[in-house]
Amino acid sequence: MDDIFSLKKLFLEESQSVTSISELQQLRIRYLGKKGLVTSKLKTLSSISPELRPEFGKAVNEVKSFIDDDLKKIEDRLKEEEHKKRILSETIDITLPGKFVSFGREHPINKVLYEIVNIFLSMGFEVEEGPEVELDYYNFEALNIPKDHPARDMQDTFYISDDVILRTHTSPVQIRVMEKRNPPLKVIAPGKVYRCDADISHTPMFHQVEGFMVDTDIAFSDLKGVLELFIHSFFSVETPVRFRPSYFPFTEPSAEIDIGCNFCSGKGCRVCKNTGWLEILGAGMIHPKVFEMVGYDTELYTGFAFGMGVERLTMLKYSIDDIRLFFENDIRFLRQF
Ligand code: 2U9
Repeated sequence: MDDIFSLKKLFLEESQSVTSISELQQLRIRYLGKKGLVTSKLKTLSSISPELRPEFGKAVNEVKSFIDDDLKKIEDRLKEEEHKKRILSETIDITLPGKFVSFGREHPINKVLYEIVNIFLSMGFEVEEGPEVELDYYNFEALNIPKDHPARDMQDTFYISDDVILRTHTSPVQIRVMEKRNPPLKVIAPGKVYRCDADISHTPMFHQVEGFMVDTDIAFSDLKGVLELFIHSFFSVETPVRFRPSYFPFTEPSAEIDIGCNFCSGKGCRVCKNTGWLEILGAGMIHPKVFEMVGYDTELYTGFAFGMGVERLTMLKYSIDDIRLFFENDIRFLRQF
C-alpha cells in the first residue's frame, strides 16, 4: 500500500515539470501505458492475498483515476497555454506600414508604338506582321536594293547565313503581303528590326512602323495627306511639316519628312544642328521594279510607302537625348512615361 501512495507522490512531483503535450504523452505512457508503473501494480493483484486484494485493488484504481484526471487537467492547461502563445505570436500590428507592391508598366517604346499604330488604324490601315529572321530576298532583292548597296554589307546587316539575315527594316512584311494579296491594300507593319550599329542614337535592335497603300490611282498627294495627318495627330496640329527630296532604292520619287524643331521652335539649336528642322520619316511612291517583283501590273497600280523609327519618334516626343536609356531597364527612367 505504501508503494501505491509513493507512486502517487512520484506522479505529482514528475507532473510538475511537464511543459509540453509531448512530455505529457511520455508521462502518460510511464504511468498508464501497457508496461506503465500503475498498470504493473494492477498486474500484481493476483499475487496478493484474497483478504487484502479488495483494498489494494481499490487503492490502485483510485490512484489510476487520479492520475488519469490529472493528466487530462494538465493537457487542458497546456493546450490553453499553447493557444494563447499562438494568438500572441500571430498578432498583427495594424499600425505598421503595408508591404510595397511594385507594379510594372508599359515600356515607353511600346506605348509610342501602339500610339502610332492606333493613329493608322483610325485611318483604316490594317496591321500585318512577319518574321524577324528573314530571307535576303525579301529584305533586299525584292526591294530593288542592289547587290553592292552599302546596307547589304556585313558591317550593317546581321547575317545568319549567306541568304538568311535579321531583317534591317519591316519592308519584307509588305512584300509578303503583296505576294499573297491583290490591291487595294492599306497596311502598316510594326516590329523589331536589326542593324549592326551602336552609339548615342543607334542600337543593334530598334522598332519601326512602316506602311503602304496600293490602289489604281494613288498619288503623291495621298502620301502627303496621310503623313501630315499622322504627324499632326502624333505631335500637335500646330507642328510645321516639310517634305524634302531624297533617295531610296525602293521608292521613286522619294522624300524625307521633317518637322519644325520642338526644342528651339525652329530657331536653330544643337538638336536640329541649327537647321530648325528634325527628320522623322522617309517615304515615297513605290518603285515599279518592286511591283514587278511581286507580279503587279505597273500600268494599273501605283502606291506610296513610308517608314519611321519608333525610338527616334519617342526621343523627339519626350526630349530624350540618349537612345540607350530605353534598354538599360532603369525603373526610375521607365516610370516617367
Ligand atoms: C515596300 C516598298 C517601299 C518604306 C520606306 C523609308 C522610306 C524610310 C526609314 C525611316 C527611319 C527607316 O527606321 S528608319 O531608319 N525608312 O526612310 N521606308 S520608304 O518603303 C517601302 C516599304 C515596303 C514594299
